[in-house]
Amino acid sequence: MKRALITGVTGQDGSYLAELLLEKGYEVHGIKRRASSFNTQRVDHIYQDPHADHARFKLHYGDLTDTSNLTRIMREVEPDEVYNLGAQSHVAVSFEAPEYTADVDAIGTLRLLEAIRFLGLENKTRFYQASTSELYGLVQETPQRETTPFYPRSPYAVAKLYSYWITVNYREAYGMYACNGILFNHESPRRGETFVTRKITRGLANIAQGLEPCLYMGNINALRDWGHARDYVRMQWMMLQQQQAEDFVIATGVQYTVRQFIQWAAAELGIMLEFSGSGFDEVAVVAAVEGGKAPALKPGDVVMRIDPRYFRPAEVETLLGDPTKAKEKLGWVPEITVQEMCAEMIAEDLHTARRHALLKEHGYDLPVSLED
Ligand code: NDP
Ligand code: GDR
Repeated sequence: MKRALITGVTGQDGSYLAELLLEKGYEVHGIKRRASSFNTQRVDHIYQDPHADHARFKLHYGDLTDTSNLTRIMREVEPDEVYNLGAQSHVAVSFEAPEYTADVDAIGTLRLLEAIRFLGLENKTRFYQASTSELYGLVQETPQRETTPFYPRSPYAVAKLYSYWITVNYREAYGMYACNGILFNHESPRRGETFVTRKITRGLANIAQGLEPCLYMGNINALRDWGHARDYVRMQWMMLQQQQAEDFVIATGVQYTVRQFIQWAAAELGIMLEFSGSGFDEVAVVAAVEGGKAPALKPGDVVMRIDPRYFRPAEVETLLGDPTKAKEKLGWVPEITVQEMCAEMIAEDLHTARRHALLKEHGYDLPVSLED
């Protein structure tokens, strides 16, 4: 039985990857952080009682900032495959906490690679690094491919640049099977609530049910190449099953604006929107409401405004990936379109919003977290 170790197992990708590896018969070990409240919601459905004889899903307390902890876990597990998905993954937050972001997202990767080497596992353990399209930042070529020069634009991206190169370096210096997946944005109903797609689907579903007044957004002209996390974790696994370690771009090859995503999400709720103004003062007004999914809204309601608080000190305006190498060498093609993904996200967020609205109607008002 193969053993995998996943950092960031409680995150969006970690949860989908753990599911995939369990389906494939792996024993899956995940690192979770200690928190003051439960933080395993995304993996609770695959939890296995550790007292059971054949439990194949095991969680370890740990942190990417803690060398001895990571080395001890690595020694206990002796994994065949390590997936380093753990990170302070929010670009805007990295401007607020640059040093912590560097410690986790850059040096955390080095700590894992060194643990493998220190324990003499470099011929056994394969290593996947969660690299990112943010490396391209101020883009030098369109579409972006494996050979496109990097130009990172945030403390997050600069930290990830270190991780990209230290992974390449350990491959070249020590012959380790270590590779980078350069993944473009990927989303799902399990996406963190403060990333733009989820903020939109959750926010609009809440507004439609009368739980939230208005969506406040930053740069809605930004262009992104969005895929579905379920498709992308499949590729993470494929990358560790090759003869030789190589780096791959994972993307759909199509880009849209944030504004377009807002339009799709609204349409899924039966809301037609009209945008007016631009830049700092753009608003989205309800033009029509169809069906019964948005009982709290009527034509003329303003559902989106711009709040400059969400502009970033340095923005990545446009990203578009070229996944040709992944298609040709690994036969990988994304199966879920961005529109299908948006519909799935709205369906889940509307379901939750309806439950909250129903409770509210009957006097059981549960606070809906609006902090972002
Ligand atoms: P999430 O933010 O959903 O998950 C991040 C995970 O890292 C969580 O499990 C989090 O734990 C954990 N984590 C955070 N800080 C630490 C730490 N100090 N020590 C240990 N674990 C920590 O990210 P995604 O699942 O979306 O992304 C997975 C990886 O892929 C990340 O490295 C991200 O930077 C990268 N990436 C993501 C892309 C995307 O579009 N989703 C695109 C390209 C790259 P907790 O649950 O406790 O917060
Ligand atoms: P990104 O994702 O920065 O690309 O990083 P995010 O969804 O946060 O932003 C995408 C674009 O939308 C614009 N935007 C807003 N973003 C947020 N979060 N909130 C807003 O209100 C808002 N309004 C407009 C942003 O300015 C940006 O241009 C994600 C993360 O998952 C990284 O970890 C990963 O490496 C990259 O994707 C690829």
